[in-house]
Amino acid sequence: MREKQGQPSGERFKIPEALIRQLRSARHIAVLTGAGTSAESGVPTFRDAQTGLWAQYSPEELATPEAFRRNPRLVWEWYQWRRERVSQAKPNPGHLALARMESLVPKFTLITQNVDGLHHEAGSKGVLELHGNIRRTKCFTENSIVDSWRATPKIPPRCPRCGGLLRPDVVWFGESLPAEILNEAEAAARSCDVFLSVGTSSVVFPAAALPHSALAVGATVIEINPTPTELAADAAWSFAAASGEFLPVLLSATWPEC
Ligand code: BV8
Repeated sequence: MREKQGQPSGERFKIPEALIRQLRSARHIAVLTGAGTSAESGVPTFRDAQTGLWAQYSPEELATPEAFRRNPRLVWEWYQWRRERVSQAKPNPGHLALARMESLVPKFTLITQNVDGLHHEAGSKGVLELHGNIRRTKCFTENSIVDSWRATPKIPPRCPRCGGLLRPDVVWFGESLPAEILNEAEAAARSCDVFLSVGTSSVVFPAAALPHSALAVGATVIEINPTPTELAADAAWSFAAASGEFLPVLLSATWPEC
């Protein structure tokens, strides 16, 4: 019988005893996070309405190699605007709770679709960044990381090695995810006892397939999202809650001794 946790109860959130038992006895917990986990850090989610100059564009139409080829300056400047917002963001209690959980479980795999680096900043180790990291830059021609480049009036800046255009080291729509990282994420989904899907609309593949890989091997899948997604129907529990509020409560209810 799938127990569904609807709106949080009076004492903020009531964590089911059965869930606490599952988490405490889990050998391996895997977590997939999406943009929603950074919302409380002030980083707009991927499907939040864009603001200002960017309101006229949808992320899907900017986050592609075609968009970059068509208008490299526009795409570079969009990422500069996002980098600026990310640089001012701090990990929120949800990031910190996941970093703490890692040390309380025999095996813990944190898989993120986010490119903001906030899990790393919160202290999580070995984060699997499926979609890259906006803080890193690479050469569009060589597809290799560039740590520094000469400032010139040219936008985007040019690769110091080959003169090619520089771009953010993120995975655009239509680009393949880093194979090693994706394989490690898939292996974690297939070997975990509990899979938490946190703050993702579950619409971007192949990341969105991961919770279903966990379900396929009988893992307990839990969704944490103020707006339940199609995954909620298959999840053992679906908590309509903000991750920055819910995860600290889940952590202290499950491991009160810590
Ligand atoms: C690929 C980096 C091979 C760039 C991003 C099937 C298999 C394989 C591919 C596909 C497929 N079907 C379609 C495709 C193509 C495509 C795709 O999935 N398209 C979608 C739109 C249908 N996938 C790809 O192109 C991938 N490449 O597979 O290569 C290939 C190539 C071509 C054709 C076939 C195969 C590459 C995908 C990666 C794209 N890059 N980011 C950048 O950031 O600029 S994706 C982008 O979306 C972000 O990484 C983001 O994290 C991710 C997913 O979105 P979410 O994280 O879920 O964010 P979103 O805003 O949608 O939702 C936020 C959620 O949070 C909401 O539900 C909200 O309710 C909730 N929330 C809000 N506040 C809170 C909260 N939750 C908790 N707490 C809160 N406080």
